[in-house]
Amino acid sequence: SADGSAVTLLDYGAGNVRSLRNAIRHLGFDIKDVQSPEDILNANRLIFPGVGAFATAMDVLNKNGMAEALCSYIENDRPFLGICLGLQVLFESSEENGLVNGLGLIPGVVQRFDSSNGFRVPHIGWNALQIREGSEILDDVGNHHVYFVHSYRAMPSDKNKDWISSTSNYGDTFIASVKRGNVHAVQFHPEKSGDVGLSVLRRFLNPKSQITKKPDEGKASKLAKRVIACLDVRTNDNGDLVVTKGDQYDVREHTKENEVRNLGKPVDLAGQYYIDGADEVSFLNITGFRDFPLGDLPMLEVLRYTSENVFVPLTVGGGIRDFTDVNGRHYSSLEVASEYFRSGADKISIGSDAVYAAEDYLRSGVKTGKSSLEQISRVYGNQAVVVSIDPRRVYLKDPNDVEFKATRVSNPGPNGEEFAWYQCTVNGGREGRPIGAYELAKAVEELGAGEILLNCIDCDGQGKGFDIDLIKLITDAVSIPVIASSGAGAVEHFSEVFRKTNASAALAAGIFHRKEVPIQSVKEHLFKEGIEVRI
Ligand code: 1PR
Repeated sequence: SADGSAVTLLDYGAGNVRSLRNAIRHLGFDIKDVQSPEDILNANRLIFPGVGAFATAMDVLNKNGMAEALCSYIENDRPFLGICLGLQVLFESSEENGLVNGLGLIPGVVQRFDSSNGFRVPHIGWNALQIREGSEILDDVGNHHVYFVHSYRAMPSDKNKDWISSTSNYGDTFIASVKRGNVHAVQFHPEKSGDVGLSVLRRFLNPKSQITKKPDEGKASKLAKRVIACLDVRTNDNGDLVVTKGDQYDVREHTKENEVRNLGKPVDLAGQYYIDGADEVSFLNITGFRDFPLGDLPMLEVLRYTSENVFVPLTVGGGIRDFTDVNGRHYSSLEVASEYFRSGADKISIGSDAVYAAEDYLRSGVKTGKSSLEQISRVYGNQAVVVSIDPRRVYLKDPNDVEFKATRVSNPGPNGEEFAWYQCTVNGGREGRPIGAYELAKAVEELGAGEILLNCIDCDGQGKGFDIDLIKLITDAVSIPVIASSGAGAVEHFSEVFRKTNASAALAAGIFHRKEVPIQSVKEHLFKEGIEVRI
C-alpha cells in the first residue's frame, strides 16, 4: 500500500462491509483484519465501520476485550476512523436498544430522530455538511452531498463541542463528524458517497496525498431527492442472467420467439449508472419468488462484482423469504438476506413475503417477530429493509364498495369511476391479495420496514408518468421514506412526482435502459426546477 502499512479493519460482521473493503482497495491499500485486541493495539491505522444495532456492536466489542483495546488505542491518539455506528459507539450511550453504554470517550447520548416534525425516519439519502475549520479529512467535501442512512444521531452540546468537525441538518442539527488529533469518525458513509466519499477515505488513509479538488464547491444545502436506477434481473431462456424490463410486468418480447427482453448485463449497466450519477442502484431478482436465491449464485456474483466499483448504495430484492431447497435443507430469510449483505448489498427489499406478513399481522393484531421483515430489521436495523409493493389500480364507483382505503383518482376510470383502491399482488403481479397498498404500507411500517419501494403495475413500463394519486395516498400514510416507482418516461415526470407528493426518491428502469434520457439530464432538470438534488 502507499505508505507500506496495511489498514487494519475492525469488522464485527454485522452488515455490508464488503463495499468499504472495495473502496479501500480501490484507493490502493491492503487490509489487515482484526482477529484479537492485540491487532487493535498494534494497528498503524484503524477503521471501524459500524453497521446494524448499537447494542449488538457493544456486545461484540465488550465480549472479546476489543472495547478496552479500542479505548486505549484512541486515547493514545492513534490514527482512527469510525463510520456510522463507529462514530456513535464513541459516545456515553445510546437509546437505540433501551439505554446501552458506549465507549464513553465523548460526552453525550445518541438518540432517535424525532419524526413528529414531519422529517421521515430513518434519515436516508444525500445531505449537506456544515464543516468546521481543521477537519482535514473533509477538506474535499465542500458543499457536496454525502450519504447518510441512520435513525439515531449524536447531538451537539457544550460538553462535546470541541470534538465536532461537522454537523448536518435534518429537523434538528446533529453531529455529522468528530475529530480530535488523529481520531476521526463520521456519521455518513464515505464508501457510499461516490467520489466525494472516496476523497474522505483517501485523506484518512494517506494524509500527505495531494488531491485534485473537485471542480466545483458543490451546491448542497439539505437532504436531496434521490434518483435511483433499477435493474430487473432474471435468467433468459439460455440461462444467462440479463437485465430485463416489464411492460406492466410482462418481460417477454412480442416476437415469434417470445424471448425474455434482454437490455444488457447487470454488472456493466450498474457500473454505467453509477458513473452517470445514480444516487442508488437497485437490483430486483424478479424470478426470485420461484428460484432459490442462494442456489441462484449469479445474483450474488452480480452483487460482488458490482460492489467493486459502485460506491453508492446497492439494494437487492427478489426471493427474500424462508426457503427449503431440493435436498430439504431449510434456509431462513435471515440467512438469505445475510448472504446478500455479505455480497455487497446495503439494503434488501422484500415483496411477496411482506404481503403475507402484513396480512397475518392485520388478522391477528400480534407482532410474532417471526416474519422475514421483523427478523431482518431486528438484526440489521430497519434502515436496511425496504418493502416493495406491487399494487394494481382497481377503479370504484363508490369508495365504500370495498373495505380498503380508496382515493379519488385524477383521471376517471373506463366507466367514469372517480375512485380507486390499489390491490397488492404477490409473485410479480401474478396473484392479487385481499389487502390494499395503504393497509400494507402502514402494517409493514409497524413491523419494521425502513423504506417503501412503491411500484404500480398499471404504470410499469408505460413511460407516461408516475401514479401521483397512489404515491400521495402512501406518502401521506407513513412516516418512513417512500420511493416512487413505475412509469417514468420524461424528465418532467420526476419534477412532477417531487412537486406533487412527498416521495423521498424516484426510481426508474426503462427510461434509462432504453437510453431515452440520461440520469444526468434528469438531475439537471430537477436542479433547474429548484429541487434539491446531488449533482
Ligand atoms: O416478491 O420478494 O420475490 O420480490 C420480487 C421483486 O421483483 C419485487 O420488488 C417486484 O416489484 C419485482 N418484480 C417481480 N416481477 C416483476 C416483473 O416486472 N415481472 N419488477 C418485478 C417490477 C419493478 C421495476 C421498477 C419500476 C420501473 N418492476 O421495473 O420498480 O416498475 O419501471 P419503469 O421505470 O420502466 O416504468 P419478491
